[in-house]
Amino acid sequence: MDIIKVMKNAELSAIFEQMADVMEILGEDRFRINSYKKVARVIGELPSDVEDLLSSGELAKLPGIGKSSLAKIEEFIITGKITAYIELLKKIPPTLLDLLRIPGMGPKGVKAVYEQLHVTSIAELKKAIESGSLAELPGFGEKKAAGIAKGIAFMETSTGRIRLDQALEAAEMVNGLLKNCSGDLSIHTAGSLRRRAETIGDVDILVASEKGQEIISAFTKAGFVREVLASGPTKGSAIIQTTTIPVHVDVRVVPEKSFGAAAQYFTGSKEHNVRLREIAVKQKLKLNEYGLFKGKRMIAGRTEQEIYHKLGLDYIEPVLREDRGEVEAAKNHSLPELIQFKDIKGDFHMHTTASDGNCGIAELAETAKDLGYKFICITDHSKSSAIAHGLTAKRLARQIKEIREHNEKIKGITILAGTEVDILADGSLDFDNKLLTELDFVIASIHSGLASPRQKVTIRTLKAMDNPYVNCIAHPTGRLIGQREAMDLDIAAVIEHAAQTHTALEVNANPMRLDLKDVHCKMAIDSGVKLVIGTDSHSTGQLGLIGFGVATAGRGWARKTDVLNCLSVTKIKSFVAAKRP
Ligand code: DGT
Ligand code: CA
Ligand code: CA
Ligand code: ZN
Repeated sequence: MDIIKVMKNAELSAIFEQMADVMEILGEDRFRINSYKKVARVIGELPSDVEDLLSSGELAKLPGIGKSSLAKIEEFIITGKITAYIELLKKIPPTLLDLLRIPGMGPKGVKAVYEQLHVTSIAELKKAIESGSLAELPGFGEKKAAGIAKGIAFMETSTGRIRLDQALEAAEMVNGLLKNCSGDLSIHTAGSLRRRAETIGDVDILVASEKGQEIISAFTKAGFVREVLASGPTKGSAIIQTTTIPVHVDVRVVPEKSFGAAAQYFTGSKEHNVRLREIAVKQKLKLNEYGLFKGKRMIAGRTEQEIYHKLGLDYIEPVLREDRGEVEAAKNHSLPELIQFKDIKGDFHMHTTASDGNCGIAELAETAKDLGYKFICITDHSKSSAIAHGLTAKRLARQIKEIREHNEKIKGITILAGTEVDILADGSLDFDNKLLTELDFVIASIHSGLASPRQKVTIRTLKAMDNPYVNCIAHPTGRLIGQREAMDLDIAAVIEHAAQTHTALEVNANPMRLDLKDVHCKMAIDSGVKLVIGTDSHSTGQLGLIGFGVATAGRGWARKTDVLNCLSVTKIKSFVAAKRP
């Protein structure tokens, strides 16, 4: 499955959005700005892959997509860049883009401070706030200036770590560039990104080549580079501009014969590496990023596999390399056989236009078939999620019928009728049991009162699990990475109760959530609780996010037997039946 392909819609939409913002800062024609905004919106809301729509000619027919936008989209799909976008960015100081990310600024505000106060960076804006000159600017005032100061503080206190999908976009940009500049290079993403950690500090990329200087200068001279932090014969560090945020990327060039050793070393984690080096020392060997050495003689280095084997260990998958018992398990040959994408037979969590999704049942089913799935489960919101246009009991009853009809027509995949029913404040559910009986699978989740005290959110969750029709709790802690803290949930109690009540827990695959997180997945599995991986898709493209869920479950040591997505429809039905009266 190709996560990158899936992500092109969002990436393109963000580029058009940013072009509109930059044009607004530059004071360009309002009509053109609006047309770019329109393109951004149309692409952002497309129900399927922009690349497919372009090749079928359907994209050209959409309202708002004119000849020149079409040409830009085509250029992006073919070359990975848009020349007009690069040219546009050259017209403003790159640090001005940071100002756009401050909550409460917007392109109008950026234009005002840039033109009238000559502010080009966050540091300069802070000075303008302190001196009071921002508050004096027409359209700002004390209150707005204070709000912007808060926005800056929020940005600065956030960890500086980025989301997996953002890191992956940066890695793809650099990998693509390096592949173009020199034919058949071996390129490896390393560091926390390769381990699929939940947030990423910086992106590490390794290249096997003898032409270090050439590769590093191609990297540091690339159009997307905003700032070069270091540049040497084998290593370059730079801040690159992705479609959403600036990202720190390290590129290292190593000789082919050390490629495995370097991949091992730079994949980390640091804690895992320390354990490995201890084992090497005990065997009177030396392990570093160049290889495994006995005296001066290199005994392994070309591949990671040979390094692990020469140390007397089974090969350890990158997602496990956190020093959480994997080294011992590799020694005893008791590592789990981790779940992989190919084991996934379906997806349990997705929304249609009936609630807040932007595609229909049939489109989701067809895309799922392309992914090789045997089933999907439609889980629109319930009525209490009013902003998400949640379904009333009557509308859900109608949707169940509709799903049964689609099942008659669409071959090769089973569409399960489900719901993402709200857990109300007292732990009861938004639908009564009579209606839930009609469904194939029920996921329940909390969407309100997340800041309530520990006792309250925990009891609310436990009570929902007591309902014999609830098969899974979705995004159990409710966190949004970098935006909203998890609920203060007693996770051990939730896991224990899930085991007792035969309720699965979701690993929400959206990179904003990854909820349950890796260590909680491991706790759940150790207690015999089954996991459900759900993409929580609101468009067909998002079905591709499943890879993040598989990786997070894998970081929790999940085997395919721990995850309901790997079961046949018949086995899923028995799982559900086992809890019902
Ligand atoms: P991040 O970037 O904070 O998300 O985490 P990593 O794991 O990508 O860390 P990073 O970028 O600082 O370094 C990449 C890898 O290089 C790291 O996972 C292990 C290795 N490494 C870095 N510094 C050390 C060190 O001092 N000792 C050892 N053994 N390995 C190190
Ligand atoms: Ca890193
Ligand atoms: Ca690094
Ligand atoms: Zn959902």
